[in-house]
Amino acid sequence: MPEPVIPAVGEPDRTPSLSTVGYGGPWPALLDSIDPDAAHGRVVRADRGAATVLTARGHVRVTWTPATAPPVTGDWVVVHPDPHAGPDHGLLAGIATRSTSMTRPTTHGQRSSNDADQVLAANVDLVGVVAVASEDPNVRRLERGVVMAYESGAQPLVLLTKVDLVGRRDIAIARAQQAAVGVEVLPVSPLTGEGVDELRERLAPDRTMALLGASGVGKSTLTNALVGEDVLVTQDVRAVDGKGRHTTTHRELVALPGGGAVLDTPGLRTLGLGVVEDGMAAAFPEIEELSPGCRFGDCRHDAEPGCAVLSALDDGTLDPDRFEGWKRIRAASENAALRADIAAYRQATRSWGRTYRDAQSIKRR
Ligand SMILES: Nc1nc2c(ncn2[C@@H]2O[C@H](COP(=O)(O)OP(=O)(O)OP(=O)(O)O)[C@@H](O)[C@H]2O)c(=O)[nH]1
Ligand SMILES: [Mg+2]
Ligand SMILES: [Zn+2]
Repeated sequence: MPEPVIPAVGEPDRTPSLSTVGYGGPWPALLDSIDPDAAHGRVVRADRGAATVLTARGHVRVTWTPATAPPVTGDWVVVHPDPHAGPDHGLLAGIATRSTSMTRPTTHGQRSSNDADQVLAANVDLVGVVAVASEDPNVRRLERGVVMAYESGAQPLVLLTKVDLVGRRDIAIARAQQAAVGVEVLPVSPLTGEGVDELRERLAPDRTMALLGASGVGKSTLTNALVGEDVLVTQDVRAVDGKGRHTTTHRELVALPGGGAVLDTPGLRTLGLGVVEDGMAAAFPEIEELSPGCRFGDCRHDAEPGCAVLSALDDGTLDPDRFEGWKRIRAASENAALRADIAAYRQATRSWGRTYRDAQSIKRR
């Protein structure tokens, strides 16, 4: 099991306070209601079988029984001392209900809210959808990032990195803004320092931001810039191309000296979406606003008569590329729902088959 890169108990100068990472609001009472005698803490790193938890007394390495659903990075938890281990070890006593959870579909495409392994991060306020500033950005990927952020319950924010390298930054910002209607687009460059203070201001004193984006876009470099110190390993500048390289290999919650926290993540090669509902409506507000004008309440905006979305396309008030993006996400979501249905059906027939066999064996007795 990899050891946490976070300083252990006994390095008080570097141990952030719990309030920095968002302790306050409903959390103290919620955690007390789970277990009034346990210490409160937040998971800053989750590994298979153990997690590093920041408590009022410092970082504690926490384990749990196999029957317990594992915590994820960002979870608020209650912890008991581990009588068989040292003071910097603990036992998980419970996990607070998540205010937001960023999920990834399982291999079956099932909606993953019940599957703890598929939750990427919990209790995040802001999701930074990170992409390299470009005059020709991957619009479909940006759209999926924004949908995923909204679907988690968090607020999205598009972060355009390496803005020092782009030719026409005005075009890069405008293209990203087209793909993220109603979402703030912030150009950043840890190299020149651009955007870093602005981002810090959005996080202080106690907000948590998760970074979502492909490998090599500069998530860890940005996190280091926000901290003001190289606390995370970043990709070697001499690397010719970033293909197949993932510098960050685990999710880690990093506290900022001025308050707030950043959850750095390994780059996701694809931003696979599961079943999305609210996230899609929030990411495509202009299409959502048109729908009530359709003649049929269940209009799919395919070829129905009296469709307000199709007539907005006709008269040019709706951007056809936005409609294309919306249709693709709807198709992906419907596919995921179908796969989930098939998986549920298989599960049901399998257990029915068992019941049938059990009945047969009883009859034969
Ligand atoms: N010119 C320039 N280079 C940058 C900037 N931000 C990051 N880089 C470089 O981009 C490379 C990748 O940065 P990382 O921070 O490791 O990327 P990452 O998103 O964390 O990658 P993974 O951990 O693999 O997901 C590094 O060589 C950085 O120095 C920037 O604003 N400008
Ligand atoms: Mg990284
Ligand atoms: Zn319609």
